[in-house]
Amino acid sequence: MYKLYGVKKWGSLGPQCVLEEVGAPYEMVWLSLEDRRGPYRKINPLGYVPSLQLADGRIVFESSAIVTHITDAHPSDLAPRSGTPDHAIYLTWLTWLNAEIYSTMNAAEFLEDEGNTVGDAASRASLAEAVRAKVDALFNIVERHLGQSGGFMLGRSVSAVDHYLMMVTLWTRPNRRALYERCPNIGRVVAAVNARQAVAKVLALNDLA
Ligand SMILES: N[C@@H](CCC(=O)N[C@@H](CS)C(=O)NCC(=O)O)C(=O)O
Repeated sequence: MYKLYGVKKWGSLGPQCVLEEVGAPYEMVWLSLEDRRGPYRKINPLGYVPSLQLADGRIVFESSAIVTHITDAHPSDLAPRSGTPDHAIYLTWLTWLNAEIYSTMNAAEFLEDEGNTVGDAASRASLAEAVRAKVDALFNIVERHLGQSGGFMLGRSVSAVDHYLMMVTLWTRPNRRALYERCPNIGRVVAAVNARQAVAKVLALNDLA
């Protein structure tokens, strides 16, 4: 039995979708702000979500590592078999979405955080604008890729990379619908992912239905 630590609509959403998709038994632990500032630091060094506790008690963190572990441990149509060239491409895109898009969005959030007192407000705002422009450029790369790939991140059918893509689009500014209009290929992937029964359940659990 896994234990997934998360916050609604945050980085636990993608891993939760994948757990539901593969039918792996898990307990969802929703964390409060106090939890994340306190005891949870022993589980995740930065107090970030998500973290996944394995059956032996050890903790996996980093959302892309969690998704990869779940799909490797519970083989399904959502990911190629570990060790194959197709799996290398799977890892490439999953890692890229995490390292490039998720992290760049986090940098923008950091600059826009009301509690941030580094430098002056005007410099923070113009830096945040530049970082948001980079996020847009990264989504443009995904949009072009989807135009050539067959419709989904790994080709003609849905994979866990598409679930992960759906998750990171949730945090776009000014809102995710503006992204789907600007990038219709991404909008189509998100619609297809969201129509899946397992995902619809997770969206409802995250107050997104
Ligand atoms: N690289 C990490 C990033 C995780 C992350 O940034 N999580 C955010 C939520 S989406 C978080 O917990 N932030 C802490 C906070 O804002 O207090 C991963 O992929 O798991």
